[in-house]
Amino acid sequence: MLKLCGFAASNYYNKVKLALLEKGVPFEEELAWIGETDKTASPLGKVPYLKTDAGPLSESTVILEYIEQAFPQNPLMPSDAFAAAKVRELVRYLELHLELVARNLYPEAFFGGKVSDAAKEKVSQQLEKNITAFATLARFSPFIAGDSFTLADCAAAVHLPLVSGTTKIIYGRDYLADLPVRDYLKRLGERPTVQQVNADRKTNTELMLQRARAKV
Ligand SMILES: N[C@@H](CCC(=O)N[C@@H](CS)C(=O)NCC(=O)O)C(=O)O
Repeated sequence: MLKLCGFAASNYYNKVKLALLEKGVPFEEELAWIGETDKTASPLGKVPYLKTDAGPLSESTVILEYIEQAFPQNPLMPSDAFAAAKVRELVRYLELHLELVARNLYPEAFFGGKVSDAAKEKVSQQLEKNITAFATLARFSPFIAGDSFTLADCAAAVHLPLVSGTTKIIYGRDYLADLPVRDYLKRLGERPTVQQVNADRKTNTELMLQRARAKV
């Protein structure tokens, strides 16, 4: 049985969880907070990681590709090579060019820290540029890569709300407001799989905040 390790407040964890649920692949969840991870499974101490009968795997996109290949049921990748590459391209843009850039703001947006004005200005410029580029690739028709639900939707479902939320908190404006993101996320939110991921995320985020409060 596959074991998905990490915690459900994590967007990267939820990306993999959503793919497993959509594919109908049985799995168990093993709670591992940052600092309590299995370093032999995830050498950088990041979540998620996956324990399989063949051994452990880290890095969420690598895990997605493994699941897709090992469990071909309910495919989340097009069989056409070019269409599949377009899905991977969207995942890359979402993670490298949107989420990872917005992540610089999380210390202030969510964890009571402070981000310098210079850093905020730099992130703002990068996000504006990267979102404009992303907008030329994203389809929203009705799914992010076109007419079927793919791995790119698993990534979009967890990362886009964070980019919107973070920019709203830090800059007072949702940088994704000009894209049809709200309607898209609403549509995705009608899926029982997305509802489960979001419900578990809320419960786990409460737990994470309680732990943080208990430490101070
Ligand atoms: N590239 C990694 C990113 C995962 C990641 O950053 N996870 C966060 C939680 S959302 C984490 O483990 N942070 C702790 C750290 O970076 O040390 C992946 O795709 O799995």
